[in-house]
Amino acid sequence: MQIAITRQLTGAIAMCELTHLARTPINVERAQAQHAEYERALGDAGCAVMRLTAADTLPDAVFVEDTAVVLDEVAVITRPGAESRRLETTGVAAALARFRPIATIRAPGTLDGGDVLRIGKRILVGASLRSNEYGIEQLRGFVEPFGYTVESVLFRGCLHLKSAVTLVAPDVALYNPAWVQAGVLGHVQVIEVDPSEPASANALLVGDTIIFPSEHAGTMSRLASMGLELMPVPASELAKAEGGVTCCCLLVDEVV
Ligand code: CIR
Repeated sequence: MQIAITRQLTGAIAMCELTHLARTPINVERAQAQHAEYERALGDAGCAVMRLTAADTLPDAVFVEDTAVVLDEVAVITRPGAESRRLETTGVAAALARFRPIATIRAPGTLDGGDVLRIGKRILVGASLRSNEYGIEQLRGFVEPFGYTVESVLFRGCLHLKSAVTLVAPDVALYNPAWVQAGVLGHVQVIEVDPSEPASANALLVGDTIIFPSEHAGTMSRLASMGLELMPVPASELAKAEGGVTCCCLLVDEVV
């Protein structure tokens, strides 16, 4: 069984980091309800959900994806690019240590899990405001011994690489061509987002199921018309904090 590590959403989210969006009020009750639906969807998709608590001093803690890169062989604890997020890693590292050997990105390296897209044994890392060359190099050192390659990828217009592209099947990528070039993705099949929904490339693939923000109807119908299995969840409040569906969990596969 796959474990999905999530983290409590608190009222502190009002103080979240913002890069590309202007601050608009987040309805905390609605955000918590949407987060609960998301956790339910993870359960329906076959995950055992493990929710970590979060202190009020960690506004972005719900975006647990950024704190680690979990592979079958190792969990790499990141050093998030935003200073306000660095303390988030402590609780996550403690949780992941139950399942994987741990490696840790050190200063001056920075890395956000949202920049890390794994396609089989290829790991693409967005060179972003959050993930620097030292962080990418340290990640390479940790994972190359296990047969992974690490490539630094340029993108623009959004916070993380996975805001611009994610996998919707093991060899099919959903992407926004205005933010990242298909060429960097290699030989996978590509689907473009609906141009009227630029922020809709962030999909969470759990087994054969795609957990997807219900607000992006145009891109959703593109995916559905390809016969892909969708599980829509409301994600409008987290979008105001520049979060999407991959950001709110860390998937830990059972290693057999
Ligand atoms: C931040 O700026 O760090 C948060 N407000 C949003 C992080 C979203 N995480 C992700 O896309 N992986």
